[in-house]
Amino acid sequence: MSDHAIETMLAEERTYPPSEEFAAQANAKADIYDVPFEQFWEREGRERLTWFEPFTELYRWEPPYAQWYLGGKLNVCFNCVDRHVEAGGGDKVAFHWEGEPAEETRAITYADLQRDVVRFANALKKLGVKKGTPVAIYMGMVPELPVAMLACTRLGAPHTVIFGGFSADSLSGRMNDMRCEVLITQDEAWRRGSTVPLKKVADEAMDAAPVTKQCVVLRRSGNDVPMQDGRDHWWHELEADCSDDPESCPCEPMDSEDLLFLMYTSGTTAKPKGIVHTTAGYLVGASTTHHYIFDLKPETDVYWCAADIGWITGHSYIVYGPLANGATSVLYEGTPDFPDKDRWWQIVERYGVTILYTAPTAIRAHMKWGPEHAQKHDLSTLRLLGSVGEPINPEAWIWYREHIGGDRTPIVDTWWQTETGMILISPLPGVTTTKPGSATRPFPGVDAGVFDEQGNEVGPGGGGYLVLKRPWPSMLRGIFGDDARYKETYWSKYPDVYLAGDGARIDRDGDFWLLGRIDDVMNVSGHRISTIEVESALVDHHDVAEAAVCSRADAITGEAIVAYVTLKGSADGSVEKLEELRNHVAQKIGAIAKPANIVFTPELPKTRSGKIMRRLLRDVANDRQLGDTTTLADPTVVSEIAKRAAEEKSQEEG
Ligand code: 6R9
Repeated sequence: MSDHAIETMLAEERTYPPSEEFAAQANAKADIYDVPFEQFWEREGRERLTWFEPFTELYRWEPPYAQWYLGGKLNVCFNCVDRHVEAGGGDKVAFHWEGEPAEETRAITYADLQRDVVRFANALKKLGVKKGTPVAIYMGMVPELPVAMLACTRLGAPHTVIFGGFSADSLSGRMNDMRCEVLITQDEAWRRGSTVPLKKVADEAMDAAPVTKQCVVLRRSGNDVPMQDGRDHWWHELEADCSDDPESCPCEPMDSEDLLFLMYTSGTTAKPKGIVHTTAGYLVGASTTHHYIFDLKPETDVYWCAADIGWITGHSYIVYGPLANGATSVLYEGTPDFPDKDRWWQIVERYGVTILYTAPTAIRAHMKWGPEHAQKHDLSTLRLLGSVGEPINPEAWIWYREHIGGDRTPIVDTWWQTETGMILISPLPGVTTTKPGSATRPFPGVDAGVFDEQGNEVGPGGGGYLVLKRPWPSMLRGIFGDDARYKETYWSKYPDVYLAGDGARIDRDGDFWLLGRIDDVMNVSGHRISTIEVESALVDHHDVAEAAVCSRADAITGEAIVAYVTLKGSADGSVEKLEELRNHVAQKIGAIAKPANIVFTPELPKTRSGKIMRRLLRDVANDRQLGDTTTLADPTVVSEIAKRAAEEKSQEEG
C-alpha cells in the first residue's frame, strides 16, 4: 500500500454501530467473545460437524505443528452433502449456477449434488483413485468443479485445485510437486465471450508431468480438443455406466488430521508453496466462521461469494464452509462486466441474493464504472456485504455500503490467508461497530497481536508485524515436502509465534488495521504474486540479462506490477520487446502476473554487495522522493532509471 493510502486510512474516523434489527436476529451475540478458547472450539467442533467417531483430544500444539480434533473420524463430503439429504434437505438448492452465457442456468439441489458426486466418485474409482491418491483439478467455474472436489473428499483423495488462469508451467509444477496421478479438467472455459483452452494447456502440462497418467475432461464449450487414447477420458463417458446410489460409494471415514487438500501460493522465492490443509480442523474453521461472520440463515439466505474456486477464498467460502452449513449459494461462471457492467447486479436481483462477498479490486472497478449499473436493479434483498483479499480503502468501503448496500447493510472486512484456511480478523455483524478500512477484531478463539521488530507486543496506537499467538483449527499444517521452508517463513522471526507477513496497526479502541505485505509479495487484484517469481520468469527469456520487479499503487487493482529489465548486450528495448516479455511472463506463470509496465534500463541499482535495491525501484515506480541512496554502487543508475520511467509514463499518457 502507498504511504498516502495508509495515512488516509488511519485518519478515518467514521464508525458504524450495528443496527438493533440486525443485532436482534444475528447468529453472533456479544458474549461470544467471553467463551474461553478451548471451550469455543470444542463446542463448535462437536456441534457443527457430524462425526463417524467423536474426537477425544481437542488439540495438540508442538510448535510449530498443531493437530486438532485428534482421534476423530469424519468425511468432508458427508458433512457437506449426504447429511443434509439424510436430514430431509435434498430438495433445497445448493447452487444456483449462472453460466457466462446468461441463458444458461442450473439449479442444483443437495440431492442432485449427492447424485452427481457419487456418480463421479465411482468414475474416479475406475481410474484407480482411492484414499490417498493425489488429484489435480484445473477447471473454470462450472458446477462440476465442486462436484470433482467433493468426489475426491468422498474417496479420501487429496486434491489441489489450480486456478484456470495459470499457465502450463504453473500447472505441471504443482502436479509434479504433489505427484498428482490424475488431472481433472475441461475442454475450454468461457471468458468474456471467448474461450480459454484449458485442455490444451493441460496437455502441455502433462507432457512435463509424467506422474500424471490419467486425465478426465469435462465437455463445456463443445469445441474439438485432442484426446489421447488410454490417457484422456471424457467425463460423461467415464461416468455413463456408474451408479449414483450413495450406497454404491460410501463416504470414506478419514482421520481428523488426514490431508484434505493443498493450495499453492506465492512466497518470497520463485517456487510456490504447497500449503497443507487437513480434514477436521479445516472444516470446523471454515464452517464456524461462515456461520457467524456471514450470519448465515440456511433456510432463507441466498449467499454469493464472487471469488474463483481456484483460490482459497473459493475453497473455504464457496465450497466447504457454505455446503457444510447447508447454504443456498450462487455460483457464477463469468466476469463482472460481460456482456454488460450490470451483470452482477442482474444476478443479485434474479436470485434475491442476501449476502455478497467480494474483493476490493472488484468494488473499485464497479466504482469506476459508476453506480448507475447497480441502480438499474433491485438490490434490496442484500442484508450483508463482505470484503476480502487486500486492504479496502475507506472510499471503496463507503461506496460499497452506499451504492450496493443501500446505506443499510453491515460490511465485514475479513482478513485471512491461504495459510490460515479461515477468516481470522473480522467484524461480527450485529455485534461489532465497524470502521471503513479496519478489519476490527480477531475472531472468537483467535489470538492475534502486533509485534515490533524486537518481538515486543505493541499496544493500542502502535504498529508492526501481525502475528498469531495461539494455534487455530484450520491453520496450515506445513508446506508440502518442505519443513525447513515452513519453519523459516512463518516461525523464525519470533519463537513459537506465527508471522503472517502483513503489517498492521492497532488503534485506540483495539481495532486492527491491515496495511499490506511486508515481504516481497505483491497483491494484484487480491492475488498474491511474488516479485521473485516474476523476475525468474523474465530472466528465463533469452534476451533478458537481469530483471527487478516491484509494484506501484493502482486505483483499481490495488497494486500493479512494474518490471525493470536489462537486455543482453545492453540492447535497447522496444514496444514489441515489451509485449513479448509481458507475454512470456503470462506463459510462464499466468496472465495475472503480466507486468503492467516494463522499463528497459542498461543497469539496475545495486548495493555494493550486489543486491538489487527494490526499495528504490518502488520509489521510482510510485513517483516518490528517492530514499537513501548512499549504499548504491553507482547512484547515477537510479536517476537514469527515473528518467526512463518518466519518459515511458509520458508516452503512455500522451
Ligand atoms: C484470503 C486471501 C492473503 C494476503 C494477506 C494480506 C491480504 C487478505 C485482507 C488482506 C487486508 C484484508 N489480505 N484479506 N489485507 N485486509 N481484509 O486473500 O488469501 O490469497 O493467501 O492472500 O492477502 O496481505 O496476507 P491469500
